[in-house]
Amino acid sequence: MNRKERTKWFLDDRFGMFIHWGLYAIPARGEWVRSVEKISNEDYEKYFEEFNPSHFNPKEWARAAKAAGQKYAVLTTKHHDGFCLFDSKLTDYKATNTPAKRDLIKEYVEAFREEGLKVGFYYSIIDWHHENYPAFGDRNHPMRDNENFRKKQINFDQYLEYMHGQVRELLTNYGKIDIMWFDFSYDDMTGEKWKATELIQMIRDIQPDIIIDNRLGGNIKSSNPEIYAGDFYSPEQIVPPGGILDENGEQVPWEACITLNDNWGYHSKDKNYKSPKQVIRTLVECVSKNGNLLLNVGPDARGIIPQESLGILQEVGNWMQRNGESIYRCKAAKLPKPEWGRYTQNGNKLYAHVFDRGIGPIYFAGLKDKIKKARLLADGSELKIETPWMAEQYSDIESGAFINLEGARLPDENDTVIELELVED
Ligand code: H79
Repeated sequence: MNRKERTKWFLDDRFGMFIHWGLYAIPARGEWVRSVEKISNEDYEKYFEEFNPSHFNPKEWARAAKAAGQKYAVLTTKHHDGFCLFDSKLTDYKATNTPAKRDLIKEYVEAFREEGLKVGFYYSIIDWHHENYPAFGDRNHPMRDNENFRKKQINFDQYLEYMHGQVRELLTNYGKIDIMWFDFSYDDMTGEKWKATELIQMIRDIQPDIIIDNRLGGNIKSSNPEIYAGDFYSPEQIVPPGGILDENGEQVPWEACITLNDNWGYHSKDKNYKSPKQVIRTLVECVSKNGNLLLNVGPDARGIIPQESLGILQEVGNWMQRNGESIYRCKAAKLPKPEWGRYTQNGNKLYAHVFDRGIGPIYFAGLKDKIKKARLLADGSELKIETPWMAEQYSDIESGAFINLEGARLPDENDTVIELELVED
């Protein structure tokens, strides 16, 4: 399979759930707590000893994802802190040795599969727990400026063996896995520093259809990308203004990963949540630029997704239930961004996402005589194409079309979708 074939389902599905969960849920100050507060292995150990997620029920996570309209999920099997949610034979630093006493990845995979969702693994190639990962002088390591680590010798090849071995375990022991999400390369820690070619060959050997992000390094936008450059681009906390094109001007699959508040891992004080409307419009914006949205939740130490996050997911789900056809299997339209919102398109169905009601009829540049039928997507009710009174005096009626939306307010303030069935050309 080539990249185009591998990523077909991914581009059709458009919307996934990112889950950041690990020991850092206990201090509850975000997943970077070890680095930000320069916490030693010894001081972080107490979280390992007390990790006991009594309310861990991945079936509930999967139901929440499905109800939100998400089609796949990606869970942190190991974050930068090095703690493994899976039963790795290569370390003792894993969930099975905490009071949780079980392989949490296994339960995740089973639960999400059962709901019909595709399953992905996030795996941090950075590791602040492994003794052979660079510590002193590293950009991010909790011990980066600790003098006791200045002279410490490491054997990075041994770390690579560990890292490759864990990837092998993850892709061997849990059946078919749909996404491998590595995080991340920096400075000279990139590409072959990770023995990336070898790693990719091993991965493709075990899971030929899996899709892989672009964070092992390389240049996915090159016309001749490295074998490890990945299947999709992974912009973080940003929707790329113009989508992502390669050097030949061809679309590169991409997925924006975005938090609901300001942290990936659970943070008890961070209540800076986006609104459901922002999330819906961000999803639409991604699709309008040929991208996906991977929306994050950070379950707490007991395994519960924050109430605020669940509330947002639910409202997004309500909208998706009525308007999902304007997202799944859709892509950018060959029309400029309209004044009132965004377009997405699937074949001869053009979806007008009206964000801004304005006043009077909605104007569709260039679509005169191109629209066979217009409907409100949410209920299927027809909308008439009409040239407004005296419109010829002050607007373009030669090539533009107009639809009058009744009422002063949008039927759906989150995003009112008008389905335009185009005449075949
Ligand atoms: O797993 C999530 C993040 O933890 C990880 N990638 C996503 C998917 C990530 N690693 N690095 N970064 C994101 C960017 C680094 C941000 C930082 Fe900071 C700025 C690290 C230190 C300063 C943000 C603010 C995190 C801690 C303080």
